[in-house]
Amino acid sequence: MNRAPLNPITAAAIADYERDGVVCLRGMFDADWIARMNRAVARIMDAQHPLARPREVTTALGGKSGRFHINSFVWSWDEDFRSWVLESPCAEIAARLMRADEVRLFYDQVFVKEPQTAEATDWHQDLPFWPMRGGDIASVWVALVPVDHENSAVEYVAGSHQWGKFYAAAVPDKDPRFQSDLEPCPDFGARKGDPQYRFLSWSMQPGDCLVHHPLTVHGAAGNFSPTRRRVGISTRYFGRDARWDPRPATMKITGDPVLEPGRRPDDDRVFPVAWRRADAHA
Ligand SMILES: O=C(O)CCC(=O)C(=O)O
Repeated sequence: MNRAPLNPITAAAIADYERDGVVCLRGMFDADWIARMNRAVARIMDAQHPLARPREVTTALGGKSGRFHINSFVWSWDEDFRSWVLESPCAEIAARLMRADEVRLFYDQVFVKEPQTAEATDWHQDLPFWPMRGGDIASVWVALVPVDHENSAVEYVAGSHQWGKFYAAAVPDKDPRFQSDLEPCPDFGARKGDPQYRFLSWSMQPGDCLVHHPLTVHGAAGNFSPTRRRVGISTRYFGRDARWDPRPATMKITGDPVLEPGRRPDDDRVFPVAWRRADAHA
């Protein structure tokens, strides 16, 4: 399993990330990682571990069809996920795109849409969900299976990380804990023809990844494939300017760190250093 990215993170990729708030990098993870993590995802989806945090949208739970499974902080209880977040190329990819000398793990999140799952991933920004502030919090969304328009490729509004917007969090199961007075994120899917927006999405192969900024607006349609599931793991890392900001209506952090608001989170137990440039000082 490769420790470093299989391909270089080019200056052009960094420029794309900074301009668009998202970039797609091809062929960064070897087949062993992909096979290992597909097995791990299959195992954890129905696991009964006390630290498991499944968020399910299924027909039994009010969904329209299929199954949309989300699970977060899996690394805190599963060895394969622990290796993934700390030993795979994810952290280095995030660091190089953020031009950071060091990144800490924020958390991992699994997104599975089974075939014929009509549930969309609502358009949203990530930062409003999180007890954090700052632009240096990159999410590395790795495709574990082929992904395209039919089976729910993630879509982005290019440049939206620079709009100065902070939209209300929106979760697929409409969890009332995230309710706030913030402006709701519009349904950008309905604005596809509007020339003022540039939409980005990619057909992906296993081992390709998307990396996005915490304020980039993104969403995904349902999985309309009759046969192909859609599986991605999104792992978030933070660099220099991330600050602890425990606002109301934000996500609970597994491990319950005790941190001072306004400071860079430095609890090694909850947010371990995941990558440091070889010549950088601790
Ligand atoms: O995979 C999805 O449907 C959503 C992904 C996402 O919102 C994220 O990685 O931040």
